[in-house]
Amino acid sequence: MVMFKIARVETTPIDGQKPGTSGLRKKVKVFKQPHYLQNFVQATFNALGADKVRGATLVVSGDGRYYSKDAIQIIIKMAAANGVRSIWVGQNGLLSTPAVSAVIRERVAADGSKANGAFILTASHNPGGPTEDFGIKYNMENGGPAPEGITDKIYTNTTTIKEYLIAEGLPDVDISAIGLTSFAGPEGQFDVDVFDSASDYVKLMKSIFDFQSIQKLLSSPKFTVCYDALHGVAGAYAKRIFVEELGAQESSLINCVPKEDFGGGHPDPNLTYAKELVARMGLGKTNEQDPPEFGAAADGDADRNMILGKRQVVFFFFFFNVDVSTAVFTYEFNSNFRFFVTPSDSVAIIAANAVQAIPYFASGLKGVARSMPTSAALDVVAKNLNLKFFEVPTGWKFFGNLMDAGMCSVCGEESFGTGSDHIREKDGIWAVLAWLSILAYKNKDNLGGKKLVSVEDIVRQHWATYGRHYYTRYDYENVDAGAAKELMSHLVKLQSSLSEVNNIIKGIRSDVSKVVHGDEFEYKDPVDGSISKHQGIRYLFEDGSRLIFRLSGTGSEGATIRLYIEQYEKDPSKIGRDSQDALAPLVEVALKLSKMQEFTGRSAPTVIT
Ligand code: VG1
Ligand code: CO
Repeated sequence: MVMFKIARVETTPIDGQKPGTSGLRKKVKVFKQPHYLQNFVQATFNALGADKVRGATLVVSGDGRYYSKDAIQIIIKMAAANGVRSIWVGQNGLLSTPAVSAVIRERVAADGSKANGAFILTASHNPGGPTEDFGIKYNMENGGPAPEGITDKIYTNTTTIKEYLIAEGLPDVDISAIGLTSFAGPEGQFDVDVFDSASDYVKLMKSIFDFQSIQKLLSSPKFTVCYDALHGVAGAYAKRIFVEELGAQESSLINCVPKEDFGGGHPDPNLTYAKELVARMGLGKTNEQDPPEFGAAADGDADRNMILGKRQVVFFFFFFNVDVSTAVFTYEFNSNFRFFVTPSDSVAIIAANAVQAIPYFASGLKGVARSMPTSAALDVVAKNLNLKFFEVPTGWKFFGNLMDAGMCSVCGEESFGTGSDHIREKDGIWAVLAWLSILAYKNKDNLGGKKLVSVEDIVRQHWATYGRHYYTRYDYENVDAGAAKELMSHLVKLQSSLSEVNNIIKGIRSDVSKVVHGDEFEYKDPVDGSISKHQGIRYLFEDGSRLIFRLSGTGSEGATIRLYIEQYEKDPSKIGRDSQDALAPLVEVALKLSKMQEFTGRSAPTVIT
């Protein structure tokens, strides 16, 4: 057995190591600075405390982005020196964020041991590569992201750190081969266990969903799918689940080989960045093939999802007035565009159908929750089905306590995150399986029929039952940080006089309802009583519309302003509008009220979702 020694390395604090919405994310060149990663990892060990670290089993893996392999070797050596007993690594260092959560909660090693926590190496939807982003976050024993109490402690530790511990004489471990390697340290044995990235996760999915019914749906020649992993780690699971377990064609998978730089793209599953999927869904017949019935994409670490359906054929009728006589021409236009499910609708629809369509929920939902900026579509379902409901700040870490306390089964965020209490992270593939389950359920007696119940049918039916929440988000990325702060304080100041706000709004548009409440969102965790302040500026309107402004906590450069716009429509004759059209008056109010262009110099957002 190879022996190692413990070295103490002197270091000094490095600025800016405050974890954001989901861990510490910086450019790779920042992470590669001497001691940068090491300081953060030691600060984490110190925040956890020796009693939690000594003898522990920790998972270390991530979305496979550039610098992950080096980071894994560094963390292995530091863990060994800090008295960790075993490190578990997904083969090639790959584990999706939801799979890490599943591994912490479910995996049992040959010797009966379980994991106590994890370092997840990802910057999620941010691009990867030598000039792009890297990230790291710590997850706890429940499989969820460290709560603010711990991340604050980690940050404080980074500002006072003087030394870190690292193993000397411990060679790099081959993480490409499955197997256990043991080393001898001054205080005993240290193991590195490299295991299959997918099997624990696949097993968990099979225990939640009725794979047979999904298989049946997928075997119908009428039901075709396309899954785009955007070169992220979802690719390591997609083939196993969709092809091998569920029988989808291999050609259904695109960009499903994980790449260190995500093929040079943004691994962000939205209509802007998932170009290839959108093109496939929107094309007419290609190679004698219809566009798929169902499309989905994931982000870099596979915790996000985008759900698309095939758009039904639309008939346009053009009316021409020709002098006195009126000639009517009907013109059929086959617009086979994709049908986009907003993430806010997605979580509401999953919640509304979960009990019938997903065996895991057969005995009922314990409650549902959404992040504050997510639309109120879920609220309406909760009210109708008499379910406990919670509104938490942005970031998955806030759902964990509710789930641990048995108060919440299904939850979601507008940012393409959907999940449940099967783990403590959002889960991109779970969301796809949830949608396939709903489709399988709605079509169970219909597979031989003429026409399947489509994604679009399900969404329109939902709107008809519960009303529709028109929703859009405008992102202004990489804005000057000072300007972003000024805009935010301008919006807070305005809230001191709502009558003035309403006067301004009247001057902008007369067809917009009136603001009845303005505040900065504050959350008191109902389980542990902890309070999180400054979680976004809210303007709530009389008719249920909302304008919300937040600064992103996941960017690595400058500031990103997010503007969330929502309007509720109950009138069945008005639920079929184009969402950007329906929201245009509110958008105009939001931009003028916030003086967006004045403060940021931007006449348009970087991304609209
Ligand atoms: C964004 C989203 C938030 C999500 C977070 C992490 O945060 O808005 O809803 O939880 O990303 O998602 P922010 O602070 O930039 O708005 V992931 O998939 O990037 O880990
Ligand atoms: Co992600």
